[in-house]
Amino acid sequence: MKLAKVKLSDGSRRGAIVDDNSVRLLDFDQLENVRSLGDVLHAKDPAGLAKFLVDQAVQPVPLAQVTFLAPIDKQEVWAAGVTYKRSQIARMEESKSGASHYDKVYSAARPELFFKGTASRVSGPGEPVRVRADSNWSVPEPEFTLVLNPAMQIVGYTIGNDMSARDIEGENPLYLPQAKVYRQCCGLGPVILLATGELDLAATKIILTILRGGREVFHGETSLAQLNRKLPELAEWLAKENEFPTGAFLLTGTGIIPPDEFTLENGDSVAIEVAGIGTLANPVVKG
Ligand code: DO4
Ligand code: MG
Repeated sequence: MKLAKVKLSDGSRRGAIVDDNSVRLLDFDQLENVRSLGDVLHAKDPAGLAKFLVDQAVQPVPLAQVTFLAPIDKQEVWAAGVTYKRSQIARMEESKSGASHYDKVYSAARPELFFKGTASRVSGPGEPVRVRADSNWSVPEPEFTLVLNPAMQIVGYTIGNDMSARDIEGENPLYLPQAKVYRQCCGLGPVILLATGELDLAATKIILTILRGGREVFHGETSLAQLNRKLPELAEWLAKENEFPTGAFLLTGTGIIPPDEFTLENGDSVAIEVAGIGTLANPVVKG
C-alpha cells in the first residue's frame, strides 16, 4: 500500500491511500489520537488503520486532480553516507585532505550518519530544491529512504534527494553540515510505500535524470543491490543512544554521482525514479 499527503483543488490538505489512478482520502477526525500521516505510519498496523480511516463521504479523487506534498510531519531527517562504492570514490577524489576518512568509513562497522534537516527544509514533489549561492559545484543525490517509527522500525520507503555542495564538502570535511543542511536542501516523496516483507534489492532500481532547458544532461542508474550496507543495519546505528519520539526519515546514501565537471544550474530539473515507489521531480533554484 502507498500512502501520501495531498493537496486538493480547494487548497485543503489530506492524507491519502494512493491507488493506480486515484487516491482515497483519509479522515483524521475519526480517532482522537490519529491526526496526521505520521500517526498512521507509527500505528501498529498502518495499512489496516489507513483502510479504516478512508473517508466514506467522498469519492476517490483522480491522480490528475491532486498535488502530492512531502510525506513528512514532525520527523527529523537523517542521512547515511559513503554506502556505495561510487560515493566512496567520488568523495576521495573531491577531498584531497579528507580522502582517507571516506576510504575508512566505507568499510568500517560504524556507518557515516549525519543530520540532514527538519520538515521545514524539505521540498515535496514539484517544489524547488536549492543550490547554495556560495557553491559552484553542487549535485543532487538520489537516495532510497527509510521511514522509521519512534521504535526505529522500518515502516515504509520513499525517495530522497540529498542535495549536496561538493566544493564546500571537499574543501574540508568539517564543512559537511554546511554542504548538506540549508533551506530546501532535501526532497522527499511523492509517496510512502509501506514496508511488507523482504525487498528485492536488485529489482529496486534507482534512476536519476537531470534536464536543462528540457534536454537531458545527465542520466544514471543503480540498484539497492549495490548498497554496501543492510537497510536494518543503518536504522539500528541511527537508533543507538538516540530517541526519535516523532520518528525519522533516513536517506541511505547515493550510488549515482554525475561526472566531476557537472554542476547543477538554476532552472535545471531533477527526477529520481525508484522502482515500486514512483518519481520525485523537483526544479532547481540557485540564488
Ligand atoms: O560524507 C559525505 C556525504 C556522503 C553522502 O551523502 C552519500 O554518500 O550519499
Ligand atoms: Mg548523500
